[in-house]
Amino acid sequence: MVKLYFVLIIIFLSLSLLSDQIYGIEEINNEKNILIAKSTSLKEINFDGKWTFYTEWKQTSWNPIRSDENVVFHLRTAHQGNFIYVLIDVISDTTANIGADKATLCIDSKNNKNDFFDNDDYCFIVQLEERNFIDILLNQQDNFMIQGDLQSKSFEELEKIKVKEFVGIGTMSDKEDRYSKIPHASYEFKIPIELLGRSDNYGFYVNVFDASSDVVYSWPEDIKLESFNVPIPSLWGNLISPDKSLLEKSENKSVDFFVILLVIVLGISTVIFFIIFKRKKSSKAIK
Ligand SMILES: [Ca+2]
Ligand SMILES: [Ca+2]
Repeated sequence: MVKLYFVLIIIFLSLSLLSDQIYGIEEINNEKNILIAKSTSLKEINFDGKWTFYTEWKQTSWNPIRSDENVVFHLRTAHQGNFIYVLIDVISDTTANIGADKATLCIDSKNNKNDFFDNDDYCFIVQLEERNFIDILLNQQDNFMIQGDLQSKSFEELEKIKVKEFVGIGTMSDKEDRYSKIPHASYEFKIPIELLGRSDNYGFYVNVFDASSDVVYSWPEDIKLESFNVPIPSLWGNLISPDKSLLEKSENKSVDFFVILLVIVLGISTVIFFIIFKRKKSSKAIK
């Protein structure tokens, strides 16, 4: 009887695992999904708006985004600690329209795919810059964020917000670029996860605008826009963490906390040890 139960439990467990996997594969093959990787080398990224050195964005997921069979931009995504990192490398935009070329990255944090832009939807907009010494020194960035609200306002009516923890810089990428050495627009994003809330799947939408040709390319690819705007979240794709590592809180902080705790405990014990040692020594001296 015990054996029978054991066998039944094993069959049940393997069936549940199997059904999960089948579900996962079906979901992952869907062209409306971007799979985000967990990385360990993102702290080395130099936020200057372009490929700074050849291996800079190496440890990230890669999605080439096409229009009429040609790659128009490369999308690189990863997460580490408390941030999502994204590079939008627009090899098709070789004209530098400073302050006019831009990249927009939108996240539906609850992935509820509403027909209007609600307060769990965020768009991060980065404009092309020509950064000089002072911009770098003062860390000035030409970016802003837009958050939806519950009043179903149009995208243009919403307030442009500056978020301190959000880093977004766009410049012309050139000789160190992995995909094209011809100077072209590229945009680097660092988005605080705390702002969105942790999830293993977000609604996700990206577009790039080239001001000189007045063209918008987007992901998902089939969304056509009449003007420079953002489509409703129900048309967006998904940003998925396949191993669910995006749900895990940063480990570094807890390690740091334990290291600090250990140092404090060791420090206090050393002081106590010396006090006792000194007292014993002085009482011996009196004797
Ligand atoms: Ca860079
Ligand atoms: Ca341009």
